[in-house]
Amino acid sequence: MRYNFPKDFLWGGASSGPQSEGGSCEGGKTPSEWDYWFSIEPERFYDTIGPSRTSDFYHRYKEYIGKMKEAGIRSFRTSIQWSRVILDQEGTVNPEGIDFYRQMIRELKKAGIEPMLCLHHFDLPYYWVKEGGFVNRKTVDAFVKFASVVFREFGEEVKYWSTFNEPVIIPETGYFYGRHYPAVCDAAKAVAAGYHIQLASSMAVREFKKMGIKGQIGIIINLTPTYCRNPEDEGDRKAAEAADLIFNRSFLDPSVLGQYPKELCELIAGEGLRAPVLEGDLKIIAENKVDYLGVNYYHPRRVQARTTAFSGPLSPDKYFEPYEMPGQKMNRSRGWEIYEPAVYDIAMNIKENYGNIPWYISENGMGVMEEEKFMDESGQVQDDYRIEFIQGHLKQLHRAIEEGANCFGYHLWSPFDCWSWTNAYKNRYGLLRVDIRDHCKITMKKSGEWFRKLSDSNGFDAGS
Ligand code: BGP
Repeated sequence: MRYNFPKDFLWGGASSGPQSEGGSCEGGKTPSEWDYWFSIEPERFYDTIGPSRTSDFYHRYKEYIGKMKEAGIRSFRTSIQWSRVILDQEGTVNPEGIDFYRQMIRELKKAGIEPMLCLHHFDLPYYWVKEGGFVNRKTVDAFVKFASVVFREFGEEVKYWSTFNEPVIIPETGYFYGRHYPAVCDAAKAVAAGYHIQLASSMAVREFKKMGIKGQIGIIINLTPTYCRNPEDEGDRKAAEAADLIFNRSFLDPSVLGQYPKELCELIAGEGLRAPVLEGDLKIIAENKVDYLGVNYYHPRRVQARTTAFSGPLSPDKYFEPYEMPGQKMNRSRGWEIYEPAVYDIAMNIKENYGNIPWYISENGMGVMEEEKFMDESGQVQDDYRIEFIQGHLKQLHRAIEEGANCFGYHLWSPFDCWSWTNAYKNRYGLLRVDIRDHCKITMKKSGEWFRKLSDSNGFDAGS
């Protein structure tokens, strides 16, 4: 069967500044939270590989862009590192940082690749981290100033913008589960940081409109559809609703609908917590909805009602327990379930409950360990599992589009192998292999050849 996609569908890929550029002490860049965290706790990073070099995109962007083009990448989202562009709390602009991104944008356009820029991908400059990061409202105003500098510099050249990548990850991993800096478990700080990030996003949207920038501005949200163990069981259903409110609707509703879900406000108040809302804030959120949505989807969340009493400092775990569905298909390398129908469910949720806002899959991909084991004699990684993974998700997307989903693109994470935070280079995601032990040599995987055909012909043939 042939799966064709709409005209002008964006076939592309995503990476981020901190995960690809390296050069973290070069070109005047100041340290980000990742540079700082690695400097004090390098052992938390797989193979003790930190953010200083990553895939060396900073020096070799021309080569990467050429290879991405060969792999069929026609649009590319990356992020502008705040710490490369703004040097201090006073807002001093770094001309070398601006120049790097300008050259990158031009090179992408020359190659026929549409640049899409995100303003924040988990990478706060250290000079704001030490002030408490997004827990401190000062960071909100600083973010908007940073955004306005970038809009002014590149607003004429870039059509697609996004404020934050996966905003919920910042409170989730930094203030509940210890996977990102500052790695504490503090619910009051999580609520404050989460709220300030939403406000910063809405204020950046307002700034974008005020400046009359011609493109569109969105937000990238990791939607993790929640499925409960037994939909007939009220406790399980409630567990799923709570997880959905905390992890999905906390940013989806205010960004797209301009308001927080009432049930989420009640849940937070029920814990004796309060978001630091100042007069006028909710009006800003209400009036500055995004133009489009980017959806990162990797895996579903399966939950059940708690079977044991909750103890320890307050965290979302109070409301549910993870549920392991018997027979679930797994990507064992990353430890994530593979569940393609969630793409269809996400699409229908956006269609039915979020006004069918234009959206695209801004990340989807499969991280695999030790890919060198899959090399043929010529040294090419035979990643048929990745091709199968992409096809499986695209089939569900195709079905959703046929039923009216307003989806305008699919971006793979990632066009080339890049650095996965504390997992460093443990799992590889790219269509292009990057040999970090051999001067970041770049080679095309089998999936790169397949992706090229996909984007050239705007679809693929496969069994149903
Ligand atoms: C998303 C992030 C990316 C990327 C990806 C893969 O959540 O937006 O930055 O890292 O996940 O996950 P990981 O790198 O943890 O394997």
